[in-house]
Amino acid sequence: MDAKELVHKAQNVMVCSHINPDGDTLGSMLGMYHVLTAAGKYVQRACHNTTPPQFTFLPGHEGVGPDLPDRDWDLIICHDASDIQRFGSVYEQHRDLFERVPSICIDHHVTNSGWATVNLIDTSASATAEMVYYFARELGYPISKDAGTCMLTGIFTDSGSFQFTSVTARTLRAAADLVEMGAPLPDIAYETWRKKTFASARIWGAALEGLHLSPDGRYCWSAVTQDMLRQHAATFNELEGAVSHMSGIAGPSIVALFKEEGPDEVDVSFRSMDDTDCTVVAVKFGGGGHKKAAGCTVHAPLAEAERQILAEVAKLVGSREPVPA
Ligand SMILES: [Mn+2]
Repeated sequence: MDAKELVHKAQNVMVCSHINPDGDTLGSMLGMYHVLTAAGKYVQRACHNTTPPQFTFLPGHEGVGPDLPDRDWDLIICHDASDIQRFGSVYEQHRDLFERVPSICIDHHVTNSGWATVNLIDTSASATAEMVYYFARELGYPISKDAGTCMLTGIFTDSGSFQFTSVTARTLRAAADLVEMGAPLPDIAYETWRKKTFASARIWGAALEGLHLSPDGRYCWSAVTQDMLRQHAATFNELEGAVSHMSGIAGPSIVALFKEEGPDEVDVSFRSMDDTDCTVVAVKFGGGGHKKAAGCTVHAPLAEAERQILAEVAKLVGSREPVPA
């Protein structure tokens, strides 16, 4: 059975977004939620987390969470996740469901493992939400203003507000259609891009101030520690977007942003400023992503994580000079 048939036939659908949800996974999942609900289906919005504060403007966000009612599910649709582990507790607590119930994975990551029953993977899509829009049209279901708002949020955030090289005419056509359906682009741009808390502006400042450039100028990096978060009363959520901002630095090929999640856990985000493929380093540490934007988690103290990652980054960009301490 193909994806279309699976959806048409299903009555009780679980839609999923990945752990620590971003605008694309949430916008995709909620867009699908609105479309399928309007088509008369019972739809559950499953996510390891509840909706982060910056996305509570999304219609339908209030039902997002890890608790699943006991129901005779006949379809699971997963959004923007290259691996099943990305669903965190939703998968861990319901492994039996994921084994028993047919699943559709809609994703645009090159690192997607093809784990679902039916995999809709398009690595040329700027966002999973772009794929969700075209899939909803293929299904023949109406797309409401609320559905469109969610999908456009996914496209807007994952395309770097239409600035990334992943943006195609197809992306802009989807966005134009969604605006025509009533999706409020200026509101989405304000909510997801311009709006900041005071703490957010401060922690961005700290991250920018902490930037280092390698001696040969080929890569740069910054690290944000738990101490810095405390000092500015900020969370890592409020650092969202900072690494993309750093990718505007002219000269280096790659930027790495280290986030000290705990004493032995460091999240690393990479952005490349040229043709350098960030996933080369991310995948070595069990992570993934896209050529120009990738990430991984290193289970080591911050200084050790920096040493290991920067050694690989230096290798990747052909840096001959030693990694500074
Ligand atoms: Mn995405």
